[in-house]
Amino acid sequence: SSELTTAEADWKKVNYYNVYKDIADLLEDEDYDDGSYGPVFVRLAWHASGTYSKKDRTGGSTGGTIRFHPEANYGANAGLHVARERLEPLKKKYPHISYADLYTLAGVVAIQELGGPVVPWRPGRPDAITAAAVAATPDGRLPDAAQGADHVRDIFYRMGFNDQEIVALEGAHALGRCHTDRSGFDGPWNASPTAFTNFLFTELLDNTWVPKKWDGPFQYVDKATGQFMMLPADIAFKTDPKFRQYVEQYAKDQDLFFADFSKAFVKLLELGVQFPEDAPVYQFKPLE
Ligand code: DDH
Repeated sequence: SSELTTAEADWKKVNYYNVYKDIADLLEDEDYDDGSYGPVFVRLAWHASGTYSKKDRTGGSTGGTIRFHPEANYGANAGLHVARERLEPLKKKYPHISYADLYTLAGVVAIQELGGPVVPWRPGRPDAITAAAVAATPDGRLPDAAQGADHVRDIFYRMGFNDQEIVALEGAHALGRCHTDRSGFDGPWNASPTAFTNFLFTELLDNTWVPKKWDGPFQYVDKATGQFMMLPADIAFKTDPKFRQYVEQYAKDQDLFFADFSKAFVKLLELGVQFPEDAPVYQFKPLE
């Protein structure tokens, strides 16, 4: 109902080019992780959106519900308060932007500014302004890293993705790292975690992945150096023949990966969203 959501026309009052620039200015910080908030912004955009179920059309980025308890505190979302807090000053500066738009746009800015493809983006997602305004999206809708291909398919088919799109999306693991105090897993997937590349696929194929010897959750490290990691769910992309055919294509052809990733990421960020009819599609130019 209207009192529980932001005013419908508010999205028109925002200059999204300025928001893009201001998000880009928040990316770099030499004291944080590998020097960029980009990876955790991408993860926030994905977790805000990836709760969608096409069966009952619940979940997705609409409402900006990831900022409310209980969703904010689901295990899968551990650590994402870091991204939300980093973005909060922009909500103050641009009060008419919805959180749902801000969080998804932050993912787009991060991908583009870290060297990835242009990702067309539309504004106009309404926010729930209180937690009570929305039925909480149930826990367990995001993938469990300890599981394999069947589980990954269950999760992404529920959102309406096919195998090719799933593989393309997984390529986001070129970015960032696992944190023992968030997911329990440890380490980056490759040596350039602040650059958007097709390295998830090249690393998957080029390395021998062996179980990490430690007390933490079961995961893999590369046999040669032990510096890079794969989740059990990532390894499924190498062992499952249908997933693997796309892994091989994307490892060989970064342009193909970029084009397919962009399309799949747009779809992810728009799952279940009913945009205003007059909402334009922005194709922001990466900054110099
Ligand atoms: Fe992911 N991801 N993800 N992921 N993800 C983690 C980090 C990041 C899974 C598990 C984890 C996608 C798919 C999957 C990013 C983007 C995307 C971490 C570590 C786990 C665990 C969190 C931490 O400890 O900080 C699993 C399982 C899947 C799966 O598909 C089976 C997708 C589709 C995306 C996307 O963006 C399209 C990014 C970026 C990170 C790095 C975050 C950071 O802070 O760095």
